[in-house]
Amino acid sequence: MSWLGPDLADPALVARARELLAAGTVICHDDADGLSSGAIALRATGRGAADALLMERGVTPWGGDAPLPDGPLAVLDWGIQPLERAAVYVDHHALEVDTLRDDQVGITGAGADPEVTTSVLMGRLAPEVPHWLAAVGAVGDLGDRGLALPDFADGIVKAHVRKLATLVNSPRRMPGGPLRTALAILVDAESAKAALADPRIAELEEAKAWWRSEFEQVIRTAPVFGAQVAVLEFATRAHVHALVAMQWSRTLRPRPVLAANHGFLDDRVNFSMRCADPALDLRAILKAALPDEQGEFAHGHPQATGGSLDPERFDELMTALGVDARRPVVPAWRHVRPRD
Ligand SMILES: [Mn+2]
Repeated sequence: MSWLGPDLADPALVARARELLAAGTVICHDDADGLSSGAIALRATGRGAADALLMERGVTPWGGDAPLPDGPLAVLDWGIQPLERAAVYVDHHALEVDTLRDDQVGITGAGADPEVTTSVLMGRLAPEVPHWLAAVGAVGDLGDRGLALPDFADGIVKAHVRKLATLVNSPRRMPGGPLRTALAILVDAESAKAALADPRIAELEEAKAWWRSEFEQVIRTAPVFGAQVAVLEFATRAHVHALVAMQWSRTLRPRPVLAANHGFLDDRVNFSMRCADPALDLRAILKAALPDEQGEFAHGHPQATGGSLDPERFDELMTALGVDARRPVVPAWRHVRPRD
């Protein structure tokens, strides 16, 4: 009895979740949904942006070597995986654990109709915090569908929230980007309009200009077609593989698209998969291709997943997906453009 659905129907569990939120170190994911969720948690518990734990690129809260402080945790928008300590989880990705410990509460929006984000769940858990914050995460993950949720029926200036979501999503796309600044702007501002007027927004504008220029380069990559998927491979330090997969999956719909970035982390291939076909489960395609692969692989949503593999393992994935023979002989991804 430690699970709460998106309607937060059990007052005793809500109270327990609020206690854990107040006692726990806030660990939020680094996209607009994660950062706005973190800002809601910090504001609801009277803390500032400096009090949150933000993970460096390539690091997650999971696994024995995760750099976690002692004490309870509030894990927001990171998915839900086992932790050996008191915790509140708030998340909307597909559920991969059945049971939690007695000292844990999981708030999940998995499978909710209409779809919700972590920030929407956080807004419902902490309704005293201004609801434009939840809207930033909703539009960040869901686009305008997020703004159509009943949570935002009044008082949201959509243009401000859209613009802010793009800016708040920018620091994570740049190595060493200004994540803490983005979180601080969200924690401090009284409205989305005030956030956009914060002088620190210039740091986010700069991050956005940098990743946009990288995106404009790699979006021109030519796809290679396998039987089940189209694959694009490129190398950039920018975190744009999900955007590339999304844009190409619209162009090639309903065919699934896998966008692989050989430059995001040293000695890793980070990739995103997207498709416009609601009948396909991309996670199943990946798991069938590499059945014994553990770790950061095939999590997320049926039509939005991905992973991080070492290059040899990624080559095995390409072989299993039947695109190996058609990949370029001289890999373009040997040449990562430096950041500036
Ligand atoms: Mn999210």
